Amino acid sequence: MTNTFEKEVIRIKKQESFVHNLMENYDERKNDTDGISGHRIASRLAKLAEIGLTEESGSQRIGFSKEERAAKELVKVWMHKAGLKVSEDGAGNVFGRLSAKDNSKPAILSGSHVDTVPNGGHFDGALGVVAALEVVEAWKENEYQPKKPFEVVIFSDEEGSRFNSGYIGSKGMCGKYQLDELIKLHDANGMSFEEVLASDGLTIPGFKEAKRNLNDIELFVEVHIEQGKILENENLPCGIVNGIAGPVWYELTFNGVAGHSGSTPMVGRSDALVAAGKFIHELSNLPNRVSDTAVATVGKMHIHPNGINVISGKVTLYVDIRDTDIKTRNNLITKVLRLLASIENEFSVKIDKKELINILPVKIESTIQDILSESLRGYGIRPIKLPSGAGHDAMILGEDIPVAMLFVRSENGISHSPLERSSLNDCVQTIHVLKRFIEEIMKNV
Ligand code: HGY
Ligand code: MN
Ligand code: MN
Repeated sequence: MTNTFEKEVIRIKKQESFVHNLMENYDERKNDTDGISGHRIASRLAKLAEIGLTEESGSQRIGFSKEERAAKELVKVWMHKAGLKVSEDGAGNVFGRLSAKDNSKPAILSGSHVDTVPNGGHFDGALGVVAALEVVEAWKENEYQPKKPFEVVIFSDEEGSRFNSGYIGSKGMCGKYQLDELIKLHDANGMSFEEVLASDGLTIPGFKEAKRNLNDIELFVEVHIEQGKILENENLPCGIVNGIAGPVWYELTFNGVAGHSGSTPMVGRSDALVAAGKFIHELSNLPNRVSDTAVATVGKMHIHPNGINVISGKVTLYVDIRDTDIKTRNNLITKVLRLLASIENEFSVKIDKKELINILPVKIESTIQDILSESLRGYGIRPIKLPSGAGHDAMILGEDIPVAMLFVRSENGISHSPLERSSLNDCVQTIHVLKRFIEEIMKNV
């Protein structure tokens, strides 16, 4: 049994090894310039990674959990030390605002999220927050004051692991939600949306007040890991996102007839799990019939009553359908609904369908992509443009205000896993490009 001291030693050792691992091939001479510090970035990622560290050395900071809260409070300390004015809205979104030469101007925002999927990685979200803060640190060192206000932002519960939904913080800031729908949400422990907010010191009235006047924001830019293999195949450290796929999530309940596995003949069964299994398999063949960027996934399923010798009477599963184009995405949804109807007939089950989220795909304005291209070229990186299959808070804001995204190369394209990793060289080069991009946008009157 490890005592407290031993636990502390293990904790420090893990943190040191995370930093050591990132610093191992880091090119300090090339990349530690212009006030940007690779070691500070690595140390901050390590400190965040340590919050909610799982047995498999992944990150687990579910939305509105004490781990997400601890990560937010840690970033607030860094924000205060960097001289930012720190605030938090009723949705739990955290803002660190840097005073500008002209504070009457709409602000440039940059950041991401610090919540994670269960047993996720250490870069998804966290890197975007550390990157935005690193730009402030560099400006401080260079005594650069931006012409317009700049805000580092952490959005709450981006991943949606708490309520099978997602983007709750950014939706709260943009007012893009139906409160009566949110209030119906319950987490896996049966806690209501209101109770979960309260457990994090938040309230429904406060959540409603989080709606911000989006005219106060000129642009939001998010650095995020690619979570795919395009940059790795192109051998590039970072790239420009030209569009973000919009996700549609369904909760599907397959209602069959439970029965004894031994005494019930195979013929005439209404086995919810067999029906669900056929659906999951057939679903995986549908996306490439509509486009080469469409995807459809079942990653979560509950089997009831989940007994070895029981024919399953009910299966609840969650489908994630996406594409970067609304027409092909809707085409895929039509095919999925047709598949459900045929499964109902084939297996004599009744399938209840509930739409959980439906977020439109977002295109990034070409003028913004052009400025990002110049920022990349200026730092000696060949600019390429790539779509985001993953959803991001930029997708929520992007319906109403200009947004920009820079992707950082993901090793082996792995994400939402403890194996998720980006090299410090790639992270730091991207942050240099982010800084250049923001300084360019600051010049616009
Ligand atoms: O689901 C997503 O694409 C993101 O990781 N929230
Ligand atoms: Mn993310
Ligand atoms: Mn994610």
